[in-house]
Amino acid sequence: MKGETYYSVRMRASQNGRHEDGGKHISGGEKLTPFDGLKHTVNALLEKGLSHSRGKPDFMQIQFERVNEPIRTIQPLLIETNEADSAEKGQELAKELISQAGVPRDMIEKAFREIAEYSRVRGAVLFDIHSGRRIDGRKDKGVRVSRMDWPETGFEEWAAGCGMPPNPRMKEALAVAAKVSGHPAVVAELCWSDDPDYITGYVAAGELGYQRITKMKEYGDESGCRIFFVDGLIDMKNCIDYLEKQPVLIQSGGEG
Ligand code: WAQ
Ligand code: MG
Repeated sequence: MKGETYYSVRMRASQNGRHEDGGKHISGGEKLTPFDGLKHTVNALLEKGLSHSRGKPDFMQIQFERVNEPIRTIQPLLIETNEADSAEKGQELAKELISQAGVPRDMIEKAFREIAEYSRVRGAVLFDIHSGRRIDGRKDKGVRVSRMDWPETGFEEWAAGCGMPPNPRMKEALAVAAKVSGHPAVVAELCWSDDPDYITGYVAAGELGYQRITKMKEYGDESGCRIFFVDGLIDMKNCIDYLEKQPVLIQSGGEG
């Protein structure tokens, strides 16, 4: 795996024009593959964007580029599933978990009050746990974590080992979460989908692991959430560079 040349593949799809012209975000995806996996990867992203519960896109961009930086391998986070029978209880549990990860309670409340506003963002919001402010400065674009993947065979073995179905959505979320929690400035991540047909979300952090919560919103709701709670005293340029550019493969038994 190491030593091989990898390619970063990215897709974004929108409706009623491009994202930057005010189009509605439909789908995005980012993967990392060797050259001989490019065709399959591009096709998988095309399929993902074309058949999406948020709607039919009228703009899509898929691009690939060679990755020149050395690839880091990161271990998957421990995974746990927490049942919640209402969105309210799911979100309360999420707050509790984020607080266990080290985010002050008043900052968590502040972030939750701003979630509706953040849901327009098509990447992630970086929320400073000291000032209670959004500090990525990326407006509606947010920060898109890219250049990470979990090779299918490794993922399937891991999933079988924890008795989880090898669900591609969960694989993507686990890859994002493992990469994101690998940066020292990130204290916790909060996520749920903007897809109207998917209501499970999660809180993730290094020590806490990947804590799935089975209900974070109602079916039919198209507002998602992705907030990285960060320690704003740590160099944010370095953090954003890592999230966007550092190539990472998830691998059980990796350096962690
Ligand atoms: N980088 C930054 N933000 C992203 C990325 C990324 N690579 N991918 C998605 N987002 C943001 C963006 O704002 C989306 O609107 C939002 O997150 C939700 O993305 O069962 O499916 O891909 O364990 O819709 C989690 C639970 C599912 C999976 C999350 O998110 C499970 C999900 P979606
Ligand atoms: Mg989505």
